[in-house]
Amino acid sequence: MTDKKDNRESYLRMFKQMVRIRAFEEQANQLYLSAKMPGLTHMYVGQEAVAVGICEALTPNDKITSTHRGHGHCVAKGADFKQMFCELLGKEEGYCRGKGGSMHIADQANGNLGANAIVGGSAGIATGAALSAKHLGSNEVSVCFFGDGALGQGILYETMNMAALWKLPVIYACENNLYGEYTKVEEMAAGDLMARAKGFGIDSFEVDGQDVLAVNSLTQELVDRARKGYGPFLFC
Ligand SMILES: Cc1ncc(C[n+]2csc(CCOP(=O)(O)OP(=O)(O)O)c2C)c(N)n1
Ligand SMILES: [Mg+2]
Repeated sequence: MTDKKDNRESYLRMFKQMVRIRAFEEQANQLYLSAKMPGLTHMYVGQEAVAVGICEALTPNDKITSTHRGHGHCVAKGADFKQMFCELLGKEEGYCRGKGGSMHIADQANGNLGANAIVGGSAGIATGAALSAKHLGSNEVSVCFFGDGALGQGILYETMNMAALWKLPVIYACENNLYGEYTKVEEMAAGDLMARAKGFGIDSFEVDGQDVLAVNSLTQELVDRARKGYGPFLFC
């Protein structure tokens, strides 16, 4: 009985968060198209189920690192719309006092260590956060969001190697939307994507990023295992 009620609340929260991300992005796009927003922005529309399914399985203390397409991760981890919009518009009230903009929003209070304009750049930060959690015994997990475009970046493999050797509580979450800018994934990433993690002895899983419940239940399972010291993991 309690379980069913808890599930209903969780399903409703995930639905609301996905709708909130879509609403945020539609407004952000309007600001961008009407040239009110300085700089560039990348929409998270269509990927909502990934950020929401993952963040629903995390506590506020668990950490995430994000990408150049980071508004969805930020909202899913609990950020406040007003501070986000202020950041996009370069206002002092923004998360980074308006100095970062769309691709540099960080929300430390909710465990979001920041968006990152460097493709693959956040792998080092997420792995470092997991190393810190392990040393401090905080029981926190970190999730590294990255796109398929980062599959050719060296830092991903350097950090996976360390994470596997030191059994760090980090989950590498590849948001494979089949393109890195205008290039198809098969034209930029050789071989089997999952085999990359297997080479380091890291368990890897494939999940449908359009299915919020599937993403959530896989993340819950991996977070639980990572907290018990069985990390790292990768999913695509
Ligand atoms: C190290 C680095 N190289 C190149 C770029 C330019 N760049 C910005 S976004 C992007 C494509 C990223 O593709 P992907 O990781 O699949 O993310 P998506 O845009 O598909 O969400 C590239 C190459 C960059 N920001 N950083
Ligand atoms: Mg991509």
